[in-house]
Amino acid sequence: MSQHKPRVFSGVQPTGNLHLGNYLGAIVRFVDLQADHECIYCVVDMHAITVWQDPQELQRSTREVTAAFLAAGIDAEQHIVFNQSQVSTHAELAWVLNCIARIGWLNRMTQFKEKAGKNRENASVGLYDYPVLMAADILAYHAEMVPVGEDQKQHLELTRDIASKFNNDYAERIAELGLARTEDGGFFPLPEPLIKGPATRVMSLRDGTKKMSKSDPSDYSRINLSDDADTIAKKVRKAKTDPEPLPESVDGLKERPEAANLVGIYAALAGMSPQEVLNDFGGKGFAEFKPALADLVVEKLGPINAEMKRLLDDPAHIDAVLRNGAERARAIAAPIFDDVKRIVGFLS
Ligand code: AQP
Repeated sequence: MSQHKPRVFSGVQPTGNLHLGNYLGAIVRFVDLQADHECIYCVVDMHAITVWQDPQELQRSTREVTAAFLAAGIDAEQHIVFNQSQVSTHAELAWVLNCIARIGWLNRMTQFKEKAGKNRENASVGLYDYPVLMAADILAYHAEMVPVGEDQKQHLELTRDIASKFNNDYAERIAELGLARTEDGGFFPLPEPLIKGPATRVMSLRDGTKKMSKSDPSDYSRINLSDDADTIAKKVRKAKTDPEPLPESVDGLKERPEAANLVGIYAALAGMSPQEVLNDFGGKGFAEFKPALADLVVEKLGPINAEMKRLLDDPAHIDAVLRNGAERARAIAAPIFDDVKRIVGFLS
């Protein structure tokens, strides 16, 4: 008898500058989960346009994220890889969930506050509603697990709140129609965040207290998956550090965010613990550590970078992968949304 494989959903925005944080915090974990999960990985282009995107650049970035998935080892035949806008259920379910989510809940979302900044009145409605679309992405597939970086934890909690409220509001109706899918009679399972792994929060190379991010105006703040070996070496060389040598134990990294970040990156890429890295480099200065780190980054990202380039030379193939994934994603999401429509009371 085949064993139940938990369903995993996650997404990456095609907003350019895919970086080491996205790679270690998300893509590497996506690859690892394939062995014993049913995985659905989405290039979330509808999320991307919550802030202005040049249309041609959006197309390029959508293919680039797809190429990164494939180059890193995601198997688009065994699992599903597609871009969000090709499956209309995401938008349709988001509307229903908009009517479940409360304004007070969205007002607490820190990512909106950070991204809208001081000019809140001028932010798009989509940016404000982003977490509801994210809930729809996950719930449309009855996904049970969602691998994300630390920054997405609050959005995941909101998804669980929305799912719970839907299950409660429609509890009688769900029972009446015989559509309970969870042990306690709910329709939507409450998805579990998977915020584990060696690098759930990779920090900026210019400021160890800020996360590495695509939208940081300084390219020196991040290592992009598209950077060549020379650029990587230069960025690591210029990374902000302090004058002290590396400590002998992880306790010594506590007040040293930049040092902790570089040791964390080394550990994640080498498959070691930070303490093991310090066993090798404790007492040594950055003049010795940085070249070793740069070599390791180049060794790990080089083959992915080369494979991405090869894949991007054949955009028709990438588009075909996405179309095929979208068809299979639709086949899962459409019947779930048909049930949602019956539960809510939409005639069809
Ligand atoms: N610095 C990071 N460390 C670890 N994980 C990270 N992720 C993002 N930055 C880091 C994780 O990558 C996945 C995809 O992220 P996304 O592109 O969908 O959204 P994001 O978090 O908005 O990415 P950025 O780079 O931070 O973009 P901007 O600059 O636009 O805010 C997610 O699982 C995320 O947790």
